[in-house]
Amino acid sequence: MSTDLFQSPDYYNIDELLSEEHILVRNATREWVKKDVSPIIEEYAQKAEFPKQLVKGLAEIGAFGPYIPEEYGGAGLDQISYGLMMQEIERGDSGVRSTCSVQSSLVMYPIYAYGSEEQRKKYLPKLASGEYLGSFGLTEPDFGSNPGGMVTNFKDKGDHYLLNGSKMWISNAPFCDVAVVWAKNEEGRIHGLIVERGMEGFTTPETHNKWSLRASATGELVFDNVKVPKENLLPNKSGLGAPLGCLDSARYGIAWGALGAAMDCYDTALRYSKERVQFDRPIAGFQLQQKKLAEMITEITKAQLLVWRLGKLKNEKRATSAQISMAKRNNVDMALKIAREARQMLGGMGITGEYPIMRHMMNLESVVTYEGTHDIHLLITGMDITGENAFK
Ligand code: TGC
Ligand code: FAD
Repeated sequence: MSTDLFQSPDYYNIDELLSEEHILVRNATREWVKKDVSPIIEEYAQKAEFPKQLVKGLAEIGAFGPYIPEEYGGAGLDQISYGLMMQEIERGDSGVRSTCSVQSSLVMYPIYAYGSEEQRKKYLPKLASGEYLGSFGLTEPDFGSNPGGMVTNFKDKGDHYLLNGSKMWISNAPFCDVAVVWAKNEEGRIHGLIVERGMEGFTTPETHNKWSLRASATGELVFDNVKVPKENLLPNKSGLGAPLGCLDSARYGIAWGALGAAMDCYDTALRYSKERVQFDRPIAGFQLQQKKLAEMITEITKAQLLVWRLGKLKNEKRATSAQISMAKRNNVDMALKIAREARQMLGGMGITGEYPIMRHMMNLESVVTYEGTHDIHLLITGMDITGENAFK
């Protein structure tokens, strides 16, 4: 891959809305991505392998649990710093950001928010330091958009629970040390359980042949009469609202992350269009190419303002699930459209690994599907504004 020359677009001087700490966190993450992610990511995406050597650096920059309190090993940052970190990491690659989203919002957050003090002390520092990597098991082969129908279940056996079932499409599954797994008890109530690698009957086969998120490992979580100690049940929240509450936090991070991918595609296309000469002039001088670039920077600017405002609301604990859902849908859709247009602007070069655009485009096809599909998020907004449930 050629040198990372990324320059962040800031058409509306949005940096002026950020604090000194936000800018410090953002710039430190950006520098780390340029130094450690950009030089290797194309190779790892091509060979469909998660670059495990990044784990230490991700932990050091605070990307595992950015908003988890420092007493549990987190970085203790606010929601805008968390968002800016996700933006910069996904500017590098959506798969690397995925690992951070899962670790922070889908594993550390439920242990922090729904776990006992013993569980927090036992798992959070190890997850923050990268000693443990986690995964989050909600989706099943027959229950994706409708997780409430899950069939994975556990039975009370006196001194332990017996867990059976399987989860599919699970990020980080093939190498996770711990998994936060959502399953029904004998009354059909959903609970979270912490399952550890090494428990008998627990396996994590890898899903191969993905054309998307190739630098992130995906797999299954299979439970065949797994004995889970009773102290591994998350005691402080149950019901479908518990896993959905984790998704709020991850979807918020994705809204920022997709913006990073869009910024990288725009920046690459802008630079290329100034350098590429056809018909004796840079293609940046042609009206059709300018239309694409003008529309891209407009959409990026709108998306920047959307997540900044959402971050303010989230800091004040006033952001609703429906507001987060809108930002996830809008920004991922925006990024995917920009990636497709930017790729065309590079002509044949756009399909090669010399430039990051095609990789971003393929990655975003997963991002638009996971954490609630684009259409599911449309229905969430529809229900919020009309009061009518169109899911069922
Ligand atoms: P519904 O009856 O609407 O709700 C059940 C209960 O949950 C509450 N609730 C929420 N709570 C917190 N946050 C949210 N976002 C919430 N949305 C709903 C709700 O108030 C209710 O509470 P209670 O107390 O009344 O019981 O549920 P439903 O069965 O009709 O489903 C609603 C629907 C479709 C919106 C929901 O299930 C959904 O969001 N489906 C999409 C599934 C999804 O997003 N899966 C993601 C899997 S994880 C993943 O993809 C990780 S990708 C890896 C990476 O990030 O890199
Ligand atoms: P389905 O639910 O079968 O949907 C198929 C189509 O039907 C979609 O277009 C959908 O929008 C549409 N549809 C469904 N219901 C309705 C409706 N009521 N009205 C209108 N249209 C509807 N899950 C985890 O639990 N943990 C993870 O770590 C994780 N990581 C993932 C990583 C990757 C790379 C991918 C691709 C997925 C991951 N997922 C994970 C799963 C992801 O959340 C699901 O794929 C997603 O929620 C959609 O579920 P599904 O694939 O079963 O699609």
